Amino acid sequence: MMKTYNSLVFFILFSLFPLFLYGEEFSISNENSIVSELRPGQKISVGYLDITTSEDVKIIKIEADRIDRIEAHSMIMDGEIMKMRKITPELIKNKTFKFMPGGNHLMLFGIDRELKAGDDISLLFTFQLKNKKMFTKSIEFKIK
Ligand SMILES: [Cu+2]
Repeated sequence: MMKTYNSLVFFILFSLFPLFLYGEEFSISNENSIVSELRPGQKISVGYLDITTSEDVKIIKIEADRIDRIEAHSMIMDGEIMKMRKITPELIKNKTFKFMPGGNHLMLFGIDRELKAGDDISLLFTFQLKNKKMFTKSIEFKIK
């Protein structure tokens, strides 16, 4: 009986500890969150934001309703030509990571909904912490 009790306590301590560590203390803040409005016939748009996290994390997934695929891209110059490449953004704790025109950006593909200037859209971000734990947060973007 005592042994069962001990292992139960052990289990509770170790299963709650990560929640305490990352549920309470891990925080995400964002500014300047914008998605470009969709013009008639378009299926692709672009998004920007400044994002800061309280831990080192990777952004491993971004999703939204009725959008096929959302990717993070970098923009690099190849001679005179600008090239985009898919990236897995790695955020350093307390250091703002910027997605902005001419640099890193979000691309939204296969959009099957209206994106009208003035409306909002929420994108669901999945972060992976250093200990491999996942954390998801919905971030609101202004459509411009
Ligand atoms: Cu792109």
